[in-house]
Amino acid sequence: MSQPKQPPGDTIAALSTPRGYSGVGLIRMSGPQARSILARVFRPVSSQGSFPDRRAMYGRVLDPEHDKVLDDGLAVFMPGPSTYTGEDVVELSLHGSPVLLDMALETLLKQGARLAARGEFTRRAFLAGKLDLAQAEAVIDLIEASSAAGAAEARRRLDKTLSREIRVISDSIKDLLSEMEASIDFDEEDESPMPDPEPDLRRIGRKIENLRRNAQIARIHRQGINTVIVGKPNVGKSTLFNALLKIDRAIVTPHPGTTRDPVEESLRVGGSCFVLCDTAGIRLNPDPVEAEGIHRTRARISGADLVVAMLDGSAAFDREDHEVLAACEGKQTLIVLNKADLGLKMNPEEIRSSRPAVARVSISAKSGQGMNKLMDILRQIGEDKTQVRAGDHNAGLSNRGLLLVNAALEPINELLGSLNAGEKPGAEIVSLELRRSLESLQEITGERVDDGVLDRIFERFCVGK
Ligand SMILES: Nc1nc2c(ncn2[C@@H]2O[C@H](COP(=O)(O)OP(=O)(O)OP(=O)(O)O)[C@@H](O)[C@H]2O)c(=O)[nH]1
Ligand SMILES: [Mg+2]
Repeated sequence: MSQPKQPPGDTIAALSTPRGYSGVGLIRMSGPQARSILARVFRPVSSQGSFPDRRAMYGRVLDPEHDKVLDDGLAVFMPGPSTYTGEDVVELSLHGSPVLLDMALETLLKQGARLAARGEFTRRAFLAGKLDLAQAEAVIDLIEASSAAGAAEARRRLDKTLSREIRVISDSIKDLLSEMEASIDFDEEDESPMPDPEPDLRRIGRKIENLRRNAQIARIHRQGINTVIVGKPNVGKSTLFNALLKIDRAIVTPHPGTTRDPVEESLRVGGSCFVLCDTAGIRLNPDPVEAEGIHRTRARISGADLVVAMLDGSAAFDREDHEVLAACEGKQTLIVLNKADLGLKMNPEEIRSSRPAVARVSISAKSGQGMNKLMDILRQIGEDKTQVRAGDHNAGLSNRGLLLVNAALEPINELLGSLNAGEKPGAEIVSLELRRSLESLQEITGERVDDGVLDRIFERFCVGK
């Protein structure tokens, strides 16, 4: 773990638009030699020698070694530090011919630039303090967004709001930490007792919890609500999956154990997107193939935002149904009694899951009975899960950020748990836990980060960004 390093001193260049036939192709160059290389390869048509900053100049791109004109187009020179990377930056807009752009890029490389690695422009921006790591991740999430909601969420993260929020929390932790560390230095006979950390810990915990909530909402905006349909074999999970999607996607047969691998599709309900997953039935004493299917079902449950626990309402509640509900423990669970067309033998209200179910509904996935009510419930769940509380900043986090927020919250909750249990953790323990929390928060913004993490983050970028 180290502080970010200063930017390296060489000049990088890359094609910033996708490689292919297009109207215009953009080559970007950043570094101390950007201006001098531009002067050698670009001849403005209208100006004699001088090249104004931040103005698009029309001119010719030359191969200076052979004094050959490669293309004509626009060049912009932007002096650092007020640029994306903080360095001198050049942008060349040329005709979008892959052959021609390759030749132009080659010329820049011959003149002293180096081909940029993936995400190297943004990595330089991060190293120069132009953006923090949370913002750099927002850049890639924005480029990769597959929906309008995902793009809007990533765009919001590009603002500094989130980083400021994290800094405020980090500062509160640092203040408490210094109080705790000061009290470690007092010996036992000293008059000053250790200050009570509880009120500050609660405040800090609430703020991190709020970050986490927003990060989860943001993830749902990006990826949809992970929804897993579970139940014992043959209750009608695949029938419901197909009925919700209105397509014949999963195989349905009267034989228990039909579905083996999880099957996934997206479903829009109101303004929300559910990523629906049909799974292998959970049963007691499975054969080896079923056992692997059930293992996969359980893995899906652990990553779910919502579990639809399906029971065959036309039969009596049995041990396998009990096993299904036990597997949903700790998850928001919607209980669906299926096969209502055959007459209900179960009373929905009597079915207890370890956590109160969000709702119980009886349906017939086959005849369509009760499906409108189920859709209404899903719509409501979708709204609840994506609602931003009034006054919240509504900036989320990347998936990495979400893991780190969880890691930051854990030590605070552990301390609060001990205090609630009437224990009095000493100043050393409190300091240790506060440090753990602080380090996770600092990793989100990249105040502390190692090169391996940076490599992994920037590998997701394309060359030229
Ligand atoms: N009467 C009635 N039959 C249904 C209903 N839903 C499903 N079935 C029937 O129940 C049988 C099993 O349905 P599936 O959807 O394959 O059940 P599953 O839960 O996916 O089963 P596995 O994949 O084996 O775990 C099929 O014969 C369906 O036609 C329903 O609402 N009413
Ligand atoms: Mg099935």
